[in-house]
Amino acid sequence: MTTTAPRETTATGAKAPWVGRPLDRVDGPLKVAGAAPYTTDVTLPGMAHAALVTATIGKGRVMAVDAAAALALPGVVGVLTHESFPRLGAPPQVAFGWAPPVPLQDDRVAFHGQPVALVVAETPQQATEAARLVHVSYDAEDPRLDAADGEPEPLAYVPDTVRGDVAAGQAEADVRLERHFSTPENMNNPLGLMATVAAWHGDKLDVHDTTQWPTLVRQSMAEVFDVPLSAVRVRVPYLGGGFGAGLNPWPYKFLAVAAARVYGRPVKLVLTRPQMFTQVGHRPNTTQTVRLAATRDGRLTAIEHRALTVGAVDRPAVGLITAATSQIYACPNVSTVERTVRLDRRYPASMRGPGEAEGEFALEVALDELAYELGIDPLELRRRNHSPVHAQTGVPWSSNALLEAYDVGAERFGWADRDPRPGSMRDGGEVLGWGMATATYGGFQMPCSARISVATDGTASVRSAATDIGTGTYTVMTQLSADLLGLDVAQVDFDLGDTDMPAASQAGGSSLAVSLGHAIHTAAENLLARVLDLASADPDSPLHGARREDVEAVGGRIRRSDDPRVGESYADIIARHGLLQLVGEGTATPADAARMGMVQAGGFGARFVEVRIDRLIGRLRVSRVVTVTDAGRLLNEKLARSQIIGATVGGIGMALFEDVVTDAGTGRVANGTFGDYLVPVSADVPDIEVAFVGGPDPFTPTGAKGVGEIGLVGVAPAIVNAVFHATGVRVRDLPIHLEQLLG
Ligand code: MCN
Ligand code: MOS
Repeated sequence: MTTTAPRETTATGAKAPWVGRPLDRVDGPLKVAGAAPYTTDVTLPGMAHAALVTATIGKGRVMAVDAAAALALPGVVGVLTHESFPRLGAPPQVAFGWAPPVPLQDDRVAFHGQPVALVVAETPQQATEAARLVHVSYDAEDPRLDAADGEPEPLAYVPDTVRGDVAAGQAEADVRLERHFSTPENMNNPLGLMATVAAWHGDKLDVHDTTQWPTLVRQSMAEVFDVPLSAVRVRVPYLGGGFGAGLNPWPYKFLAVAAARVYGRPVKLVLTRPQMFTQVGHRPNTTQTVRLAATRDGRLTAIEHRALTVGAVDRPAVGLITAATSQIYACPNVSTVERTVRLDRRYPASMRGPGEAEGEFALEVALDELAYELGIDPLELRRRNHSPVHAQTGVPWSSNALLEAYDVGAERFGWADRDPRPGSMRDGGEVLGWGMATATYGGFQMPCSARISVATDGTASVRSAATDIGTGTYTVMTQLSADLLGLDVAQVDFDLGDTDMPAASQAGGSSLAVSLGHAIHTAAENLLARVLDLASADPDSPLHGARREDVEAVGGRIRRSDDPRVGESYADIIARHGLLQLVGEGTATPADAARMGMVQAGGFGARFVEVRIDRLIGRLRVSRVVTVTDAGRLLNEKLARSQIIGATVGGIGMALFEDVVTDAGTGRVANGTFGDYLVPVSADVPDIEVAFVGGPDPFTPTGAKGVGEIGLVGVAPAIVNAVFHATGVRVRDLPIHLEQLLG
């Protein structure tokens, strides 16, 4: 990615001037010109097009596939069924990237919408038409679709937590409440349709794929098709969003790659919008029970949180619904229990803020209810129960500016002017509601690598097989590299999205900025060490004898920190030593939390929402949002803000609209289009006031924490709490329906 002329310039050449600045996206001009190549834009010579035939029963077996009519159509290259499809290996199972089984290996139908055949034709239109003509006969069984039909089982990676004595905590309380909540299935629905374009060159495989994690797709292809890793290249320079739908090696990817091998030509498979509801995961539905107990003065004496999520037979739900409950509030007695059922349904997966979004909905609404029971201001209730440390372990967070988030949010929102009585605040024909909620999201760092090379002219190329899913990776990593190397952003060419580059972790779990930032930091340190080795040992160098701690990289030069006049440029060092370039590689792994004596912190935040409701017609408008987040050191204020705004819109969708409707009896998605599955449009979204608090987090060298998902967390409960304040109606099942608001 070549940067355009920077808007801001480094007038002084002062250290670290780029990180934090609201630099425009370096890929912006390419994107607005329509010149950024997305996977769906890839066209290869001789390429054929594939279309899925999907199961129209909820469970059972494929008895026969009659492809005669399809094969008779002009342009049809072939039809693959479970009988003709190659037998393939199993994909690797890695945390957050769990893969469902490879498709078309047998006659089993595990859910409505599962691929049962693949049509390949010369054009996408021919493939689509032919797919319609493939007749599949089934031996159908009744699918189990309701949570009550399943056997609850624990999630291996979401342990139950217990601390203290919950029964005793309940007994000593002045006030107790038990509330039941549910959240529906939500669909990630990035605008960019997911697609795979595959080409085999002998035993070498070239894949263009919409993924948030090319390194995992590469590994999956190698294992499934039994070829060495080095034979597989996966590219994804641009991605039209993901929201978690691009984290996993979904079955359709293997279909395209296998078809390319079978027919000996490149094959492109683009999912349709309805298939985006069935092939790439979703936020699974939950039912939750929260029991709270507190003293009259609002000290929590017991918290119990039970959650049940709905997964698929071949892929359990991701869970983590209860993960935050034991960590946030300083309550001595806590129990969390999380179970999942595996039903004959579509694969669940992560969707922005997975777990926290649903779990903190229940917890934060229950806390609002407790605040009303106690007659204590909801914000004050949270302050009184604030835990300055990780409440379950007692270990300090690497950073936590939650109290500051409360203060800043309350101040900006004008919370002090709130009359707590439901229905008490009116404006003309509308009733106003003010609600708030806490938000937290876990901190993650994954192993990640990057390579930097500085050329003879002193400019740098920085590479990593990471992705920019709309987040701003291109831009922030350009800024960070410029600072670490002492260059202007215009002298840094950062590129990503190609597994020929150093292996990278996923754009997922809001971890990429932290992980890749650390990798680039390590690569830059290694490069500077190499430069110092050369210069320090060279009697002709002004840096002769200097050690790393004596020097800094500023203005394209390595110079002595105590005397900026003494130093030399990268170009001079390269030239004098007869080199072609200077190279630094770096692989960064997370710091050892135990050794550091801290818990790696994720984001913390406070959400304040105003709703306006016309109770005559049940119309609800979110009219104001103040959203305050601690995301550590911000790499780019404008992009971080944009992350929070986008996530807030997701939270509004979760509260007001989003609900995948599954046909009882068949498991069919009944509203799998943008006409039927509602998401917020511009008119549903007010101006959103975004503020950041906190400072650099010591857990990672860049000081950054994740910001991609935390913005969604807490929005839905704040809206629900505002609705109660406006109407006295307590919504515990999402989404909110307008009939509930009539009155
Ligand atoms: N950033 C920053 N300062 C920080 C941390 C991040 O300025 N301290 C900015 C950077 O621009 C960075 C972005 O925020 O590129 C996101 O960084 P991070 O929080 O590390 O998240 P990831 O790069 O891992 O991206 C994934 C994350 C997730 S998990 C989902 S889901 C999600 C999200 O980001 N999906 C998105 N944000 C999205 N934004 C868009 N436009 N589209 C999606 O699909
Ligand atoms: Mo985000 S749901 O972890 O891709």
